[in-house]
Amino acid sequence: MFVAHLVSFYFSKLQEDPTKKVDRFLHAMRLNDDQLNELSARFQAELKKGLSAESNAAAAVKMLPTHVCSTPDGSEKGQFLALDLGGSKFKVLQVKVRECVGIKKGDVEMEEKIYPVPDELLTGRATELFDHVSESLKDFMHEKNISLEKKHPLAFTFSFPCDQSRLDQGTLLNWSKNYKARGLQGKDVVQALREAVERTEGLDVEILAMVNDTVATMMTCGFDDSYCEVGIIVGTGTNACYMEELRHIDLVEGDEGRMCVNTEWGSFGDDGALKDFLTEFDREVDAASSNPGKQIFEKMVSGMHLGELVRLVVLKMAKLGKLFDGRVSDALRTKGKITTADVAAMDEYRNGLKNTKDVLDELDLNPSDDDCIAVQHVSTIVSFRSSNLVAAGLAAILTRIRQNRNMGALRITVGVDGTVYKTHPQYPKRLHKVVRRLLPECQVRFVLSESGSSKGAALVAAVAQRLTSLRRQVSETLSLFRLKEEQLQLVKARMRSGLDAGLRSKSSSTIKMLPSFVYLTPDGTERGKYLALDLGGTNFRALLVRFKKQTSRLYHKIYTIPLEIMQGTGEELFDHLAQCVCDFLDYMGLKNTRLPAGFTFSFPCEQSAIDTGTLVAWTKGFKATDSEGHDVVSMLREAIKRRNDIDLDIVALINDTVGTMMSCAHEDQRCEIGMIAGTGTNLCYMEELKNIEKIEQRATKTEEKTQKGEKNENAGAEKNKKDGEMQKMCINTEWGGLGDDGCLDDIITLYDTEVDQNSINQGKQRFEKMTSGMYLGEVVRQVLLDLTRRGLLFKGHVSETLKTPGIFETKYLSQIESDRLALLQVRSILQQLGLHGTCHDSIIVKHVCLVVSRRAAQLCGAGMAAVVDKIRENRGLDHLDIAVGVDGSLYKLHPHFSQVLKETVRVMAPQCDVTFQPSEEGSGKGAALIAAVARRKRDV
Ligand code: 0WK
Ligand code: 0WK
Ligand code: BGC
Ligand code: BGC
Repeated sequence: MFVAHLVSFYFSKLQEDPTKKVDRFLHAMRLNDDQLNELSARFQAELKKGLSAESNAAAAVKMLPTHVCSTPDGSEKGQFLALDLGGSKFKVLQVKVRECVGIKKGDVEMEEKIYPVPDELLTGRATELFDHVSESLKDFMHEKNISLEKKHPLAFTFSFPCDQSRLDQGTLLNWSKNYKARGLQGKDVVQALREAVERTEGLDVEILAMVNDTVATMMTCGFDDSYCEVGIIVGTGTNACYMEELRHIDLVEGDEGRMCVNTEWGSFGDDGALKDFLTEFDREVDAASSNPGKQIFEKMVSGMHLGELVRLVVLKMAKLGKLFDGRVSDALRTKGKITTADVAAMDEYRNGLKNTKDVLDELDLNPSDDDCIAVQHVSTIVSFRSSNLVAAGLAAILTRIRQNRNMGALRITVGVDGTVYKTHPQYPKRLHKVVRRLLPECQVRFVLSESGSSKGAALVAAVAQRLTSLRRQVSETLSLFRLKEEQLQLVKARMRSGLDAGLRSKSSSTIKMLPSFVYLTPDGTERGKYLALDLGGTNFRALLVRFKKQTSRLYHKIYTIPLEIMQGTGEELFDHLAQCVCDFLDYMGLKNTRLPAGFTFSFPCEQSAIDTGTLVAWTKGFKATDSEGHDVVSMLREAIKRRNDIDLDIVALINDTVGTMMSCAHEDQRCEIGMIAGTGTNLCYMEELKNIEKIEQRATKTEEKTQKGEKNENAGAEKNKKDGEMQKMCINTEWGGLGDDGCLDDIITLYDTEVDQNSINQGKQRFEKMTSGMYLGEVVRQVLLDLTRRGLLFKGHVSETLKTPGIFETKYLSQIESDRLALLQVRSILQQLGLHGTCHDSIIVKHVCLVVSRRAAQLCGAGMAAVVDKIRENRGLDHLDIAVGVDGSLYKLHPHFSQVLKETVRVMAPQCDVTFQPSEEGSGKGAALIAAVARRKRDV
């Protein structure tokens, strides 16, 4: 009896379960959870590496931004053609999303046709491959009676690694799977398809979006399940994508919201990260592949290689006599003789063994039952490893998403496609099981993309279409501000004729060309202490200027002008100014000194002498009553008298442009133009006296008066003219009024009209309202308001903030347009303003600011070009070299204004060399200089 037991034991030992032998032989492929967790941890590190700008270039897992920023949100609709290239089947489809009658509300209707891709095209020239694609598209449209007349929107699923900067652009990084067409790597795939479509007679489509098949799969499954934020393919190739936080994607600007990242996990291990997991069979598959060293992970997982892996294992075991008694057939030695479909069949639960026999018979191996069991087990182990590896990769992605969102538990859906997952009966179950075992805290649902990825691609195209139309509508709106050179030439010409007309007589031009009675620029002989008062756009400054030999010292104090004073009575305003002057003199300990003063008054004043001027009209935010038509020097003198505690000798009234010119002329004799680009805008320049006809006319009239024995106001002027030393006089152009006669109506936009309508001086200062700091913010706000009302911004939500006049101060333009400011900061500025929008909204707001400020600078450049060319012609010069003293918060603080202004002048006045001298101490010194000259003249 004992002997009988001993014999049967050894027999059974001899009759070992064939799977055991395979388990031992393939132990390296049988991965336990520790190994899978180790793999998952390594892959998590790869994800980080690929996302970071520093390490992306060296990263094996490329983490490609897809520019798909949201999963389906139910608003997608439209009719699209779709191409699905790169999987095992090339498909052409028509996809109708929530579009047509007769389909269940909210659903998608699809028609498709599969077209073969001949092998020679896979390795031929890419142009031929894409010609085949576009010919197939044309054939499909024929067959489905889709008119070729119309330009059809098209979605393109292209299942290869592409570096995309937009949805409708993508540079092919490298081919994979069995594609190796020449001439496309490093090129824009969408452009290649566009060119093929152009080469195809009578075909016209608009390629709206190109997506990777993982992305399209995620979107397809996301259509019905809003938790779907991951897409994986286990097919010919393998890959995964997921919704990553935008702030983690260094290669894409923007920090808020999410973007889908195409991981291209197929290349995990290309940098050796998996070398301790690779078996000799993996190395053999890689060595024999068309891209050795590449797509290492894919070669361990995907359908293109599973069959080969099994063949090589079986071949090796046969050679080692572990199978088929060591018999090896030519078929078994032949690459590709065992397909992944064979592996799936062999691994089938019910018929696996029979299928295995069929496969091995097919290979002329005449297998024993044990051989079949063993080979089936090889298939199981190879397939199991594939699903385990995918599970480990997926676990890494889901862990990252959970951590990104600081969630203890994560509920998420994974959209899946690919023949291995679809046709390999055991695969889905194994994958799901391992993922749930590795991530017990995650509630993971797997959704198979029944109808392929084109539904998803069409959804992405629908979003792209909406974004494209949004961008088109926004850019159409912004194009109203983009002035062509010929338009600027027109502005220059109109400015010129305004200058000329303004010199002729008072009434004919909206450019008032106000004589300043400043004849000379300083000659450095100025001495003594002077008070300069500077009422500008944003505040009032009192300055004490002391001129010594070559040097000048300044002390100043700034006082704000409350709105109620700006728009109160003239008396209150000048009392406020007198109060400030008193405070300053007290502060300087000069309360009892009667200082000579220069008064910079930055508003249009009709002057008949240096120390008097009638306010023509308030501008900017001022509207004090009982002032227009009054002599502002008298008003100040009366205010000072009303105080009866200080006394001033106001010897000069000047415009801030004149003061600025003088300040800079003190440093640079070539300075004969003064320009302000601040709250308001204006320019003065030295004009030939002989051209200032209205002065001439006035002089003649005076002469007539004298002959009739009446008092001669212009005595001073005539005396100087007679002295022959004064050929020029500084003219305050008040160019802000250009366009008040409608001459700019062809470039004035509806937004400018809104700003003018809401201003306190409607119909006035039209040029100023398109170029100066007081208004640019309002122009921007009007544009934002309109874009929001049209649903193109802030999701169409018109907030109270946006409706609030003056809320968008021009300083915000300067901040938002600063190159150093990332979108993040733009968004926080908007948030401070109570404008809560997406990153995309921030981009649009920044664009609006850019075009509005650029137009302002260009218009000022065109105006300046008119002035310098006039001066050049005045002097009969072919070339003029001149300097401009410039001041104002817009010129000084805006990041681009001054550059665009200079560039525009350079282009539009090529015969002039114009140097811009920013005025250091503002116009105050200029006022003091003019006061010095005026007093010297008065007292000689
Ligand atoms: C079907 C999708 C297609 C994708 C393919 C992948 O529609 O976009 O490329 O699955 O699976 P494969 O056909 O390579 O097995
Ligand atoms: C500083 C000058 C002042 C002028 C002002 C304009 O000293 O005369 O009015 O610049 O700039 P804003 O303050 O309007 O930006
Ligand atoms: C490609 C991926 C693609 C995957 C599945 C890989 O070879 O690199 O872009 O998503 O196959 O088709
Ligand atoms: C005024 C000018 C002034 C300019 C810059 C305009 O509104 O009319 O006189 O020079 O602003 O401050």
